[in-house]
Amino acid sequence: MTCFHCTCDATSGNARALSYQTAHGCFRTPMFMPVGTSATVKGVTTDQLHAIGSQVVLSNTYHLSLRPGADLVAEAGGIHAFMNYDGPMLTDSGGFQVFSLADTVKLDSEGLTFRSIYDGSYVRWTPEENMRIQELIGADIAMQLDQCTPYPAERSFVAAAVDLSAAWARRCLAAHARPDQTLFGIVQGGMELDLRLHSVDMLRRIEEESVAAGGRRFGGFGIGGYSVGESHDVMFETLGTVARALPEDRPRYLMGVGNPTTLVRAVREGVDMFDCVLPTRTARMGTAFSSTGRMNLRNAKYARDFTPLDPACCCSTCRNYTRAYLRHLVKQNEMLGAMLLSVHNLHFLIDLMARAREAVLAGAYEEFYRDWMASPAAKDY
Ligand code: PRF
Ligand code: ZN
Repeated sequence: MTCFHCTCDATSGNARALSYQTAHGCFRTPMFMPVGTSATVKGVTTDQLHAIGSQVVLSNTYHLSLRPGADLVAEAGGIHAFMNYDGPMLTDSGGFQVFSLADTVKLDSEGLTFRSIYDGSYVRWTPEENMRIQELIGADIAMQLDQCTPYPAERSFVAAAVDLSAAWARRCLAAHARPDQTLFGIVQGGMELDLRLHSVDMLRRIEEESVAAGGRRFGGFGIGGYSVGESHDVMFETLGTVARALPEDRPRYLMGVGNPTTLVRAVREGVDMFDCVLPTRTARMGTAFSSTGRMNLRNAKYARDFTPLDPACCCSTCRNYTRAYLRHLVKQNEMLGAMLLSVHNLHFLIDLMARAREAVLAGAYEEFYRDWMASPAAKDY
């Protein structure tokens, strides 16, 4: 498929700088993706997304398929036209949301049944139906249907989820047909290294069999099942080995991770892509990332602070508004406060990854990593 093309521009240690071509343009890694769950990055317009350097926007199959419905999104001309975002987009399969939002999920060999968070109605997904829905929504990248396990979890439970996710990977890859969309497989396996490596092996085998039968390859690989309650140190015990076991020639996407220091560490382990609700969710609670660490704008010490939010940041919020004003907005629950902080927090992570890329291109990721870990911002972890 010519429209999905990955090139490696540089490496520095295990860190990589990739360029990835999609039907809606190219994105460059390392990279952070803003989360637009319901076809909106909450409080941020698509013009603003472009202005802060957002490359790929993520949306959720779970939410969109229930409200407004995948057929309605297709009728609008697909997700890009529907939300007026013409850059690359990705939809998560919903494998994570089904298991984290719904209390009644029934698994069987064919698929899963769950109740909608909106009206309690029963919804049935097979991997084939999930692919059909993601093709209707029409993002550039679809994710396979998978089962994410919580932490801690019984080893036998995690092993079963690895097998089920692999079976679904095979069926998703076989069912996926849209030529202007690519599909990422997802690694599971909890914190058990051997199960994780088994999961990687099965994805490789599934792809080989697909190609041998004249079918498709995966466009990249999600690393799921982390950041589910374990400590950072527990995650990093296995993350690097898992990331580097994946094919070198395609992106590795650590799903649902958005803590600045975790991103800087994970890139050093060979991870390329990230997404998380953290920057926009914490913005709505009045918290800002900054070059000196997290700031709670509700704090009285900002009441008469007429300096920029983060003097080291060049985003429109920091160029145009003071801490005192932002504190006032947050304290009054004014929606503009959440909007301005969302722009800043997204810019912070997007810019952090842009600087990480520059460091990789300069062959100096280790220095970048050391500088970050020595900075006051790294302590908020
Ligand atoms: N699977 C999928 N989406 C996800 C995850 C996963 O394991 C995670 C885990 N952190 C976040 N989002 N499909
Ligand atoms: Zn800013």
